[in-house]
Amino acid sequence: MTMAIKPQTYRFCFGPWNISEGADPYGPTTRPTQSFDWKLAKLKELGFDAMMFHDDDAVPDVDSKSDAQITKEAKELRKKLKDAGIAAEIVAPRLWFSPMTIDGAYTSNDPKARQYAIERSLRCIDIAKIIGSDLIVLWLAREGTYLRESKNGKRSVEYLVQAIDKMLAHDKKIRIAIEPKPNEPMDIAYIPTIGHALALASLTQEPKRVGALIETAHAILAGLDPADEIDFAMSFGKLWSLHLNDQNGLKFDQDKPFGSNNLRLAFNQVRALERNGYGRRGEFVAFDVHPFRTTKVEHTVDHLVNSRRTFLKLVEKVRTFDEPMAQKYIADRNYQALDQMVIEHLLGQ
Ligand code: XLS
Ligand code: MG
Repeated sequence: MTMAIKPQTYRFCFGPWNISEGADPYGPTTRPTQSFDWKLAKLKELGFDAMMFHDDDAVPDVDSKSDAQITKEAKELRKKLKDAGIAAEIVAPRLWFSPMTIDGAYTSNDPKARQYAIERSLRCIDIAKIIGSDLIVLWLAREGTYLRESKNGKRSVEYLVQAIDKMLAHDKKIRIAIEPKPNEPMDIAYIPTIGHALALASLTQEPKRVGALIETAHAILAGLDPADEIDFAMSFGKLWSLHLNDQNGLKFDQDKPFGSNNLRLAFNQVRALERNGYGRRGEFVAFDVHPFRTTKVEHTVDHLVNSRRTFLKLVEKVRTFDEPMAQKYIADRNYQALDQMVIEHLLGQ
């Protein structure tokens, strides 16, 4: 008798940057800045289980600090997290602010910039180990071009592999999750989809320690279905982190609340997570979302509360979906009926 698999209970996460102040390229902030401690307390109060970090969220102004100071501050953060009962999910080197990475980080045409990016990434690994995470996320923000003649795609892949290999050699336990995105801030980025990310992983010294993170909006910006991207990554056992959010078409990255634009896509992302058992190996569900600029200060965290609420309601929708009926329609190739059945299920009919 096959044991019924216990339904997955999900653990949730967000980063300090997800409680943002509303600035955009055309206007200033609309809400006051909240302190890190305020954000950590809110995360716990809202029932989230982990916080994700950039290296300079964990150790502010990390570039200006000695290794000893970095260690000291990372240990202070570890204590804060431990006292709050909050895990550190990932640490991502924020390689897109420094003047050193104007023309790219790992794939810059300037060898000094490439060296800076690798050294900062190794320090990011040291920070992650101290605060209790074994997972580094590489969102390759500036690995791309505004015009393709300025770089060489094959050389850029080689540079990326060299950089990842240096990280794998720096610590024998660390795992790397590549977060693909097709554009922004670059005109075109080098690792735009999960397929590119996993192909890149296969070229490294230890492919089993290189996986991926999928973000809903990034898949949509690549013109792809995020649920398919999830299924693809999980076919390789390489979906190690997840940024759920939403996106209204091909424009700037909107980081909208989960389900805010594409409820059907959100339903199918949850179906993909459920059928693949995402979370059973300790993976978290993170919401990489921002409040609308119009959001009032008293609603500063509602986009996170709502994203988690939508996710849990969609888990219920997935688990109450009449799969046997769906299979009958599929066997009969009656996809019109199947389509309507999904719509009415989501409408609560
Ligand atoms: C930006 C990325 C970023 C990473 C973390 O588009 O999604 O938020 O997830 O730096
Ligand atoms: Mg993200």
